[in-house]
Amino acid sequence: MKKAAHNTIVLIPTFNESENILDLIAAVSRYPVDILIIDDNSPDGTARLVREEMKKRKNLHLLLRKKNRGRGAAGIAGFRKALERPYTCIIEMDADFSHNPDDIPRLISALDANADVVLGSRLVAGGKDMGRSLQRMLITRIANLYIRALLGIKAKDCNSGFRCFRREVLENIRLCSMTSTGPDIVQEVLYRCHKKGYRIREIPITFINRRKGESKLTIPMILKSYFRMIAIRFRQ
Ligand SMILES: Nc1nc2c(ncn2[C@@H]2O[C@H](COP(=O)(O)OP(=O)(O)OP(=O)(O)O)[C@@H](O)[C@H]2O)c(=O)[nH]1
Ligand SMILES: [Mg+2]
Repeated sequence: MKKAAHNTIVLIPTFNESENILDLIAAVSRYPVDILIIDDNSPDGTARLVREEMKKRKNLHLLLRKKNRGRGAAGIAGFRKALERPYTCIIEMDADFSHNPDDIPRLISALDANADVVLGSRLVAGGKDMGRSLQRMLITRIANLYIRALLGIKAKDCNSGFRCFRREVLENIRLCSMTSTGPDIVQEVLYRCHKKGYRIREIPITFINRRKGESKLTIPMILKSYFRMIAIRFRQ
């Protein structure tokens, strides 16, 4: 990875996001941040597009993973790569525009104000969940109740993948011992932050269902990842 140009880095895991990635890079680059795309060798050529774009943008980096595809492993690899440079603020977001790049400054301000971890939340006052099926929204809400009860996390939107961390948090939650390889990484990381007593705050966001590209999440995958919460709770 090239030298850090900014204090903040935005990590974006990708798998087959060629329809979104260049627009997202442009939208995120309106803010003074570096960007690291963690691509699992997407067959649709996402990494190729990123590599071309890197010739034009000094703030853009690529981590290409060729083995063991998975949202969880990609997320952890991204955190570890980010920690190799002196970033003080590390943000993660999805590539499908469900997370609005224009919320990035609010996440950073909330972190600076009084938090160690800031979640972009659909489930606090002012937050919204747009364009998803009733079935998916219901699963998200029920899952949140279950996760909060099981893991003892106070945050309302434990499933949010749009979040911002102080560097020290990621240095102290033993990234190398995370057990989730799939989407359950989101809750495993949050649980470790909670156990360490970090200040977790939520700010309202409007989550918009993806318009381009395909979701990688199937209902069985979602249910399996919620089942994994039990292992996260009792095997840490
Ligand atoms: N590197 C990598 N990224 C992944 C993988 N699976 C999903 N992603 C990325 O993780 C982010 C979230 O994936 P989505 O498929 O949008 O899943 P989701 O947002 O949890 O679910 P939806 O609401 O259905 O879109 C997107 O940026 C994906 O491209 C993977 O196996 N490897
Ligand atoms: Mg999505």
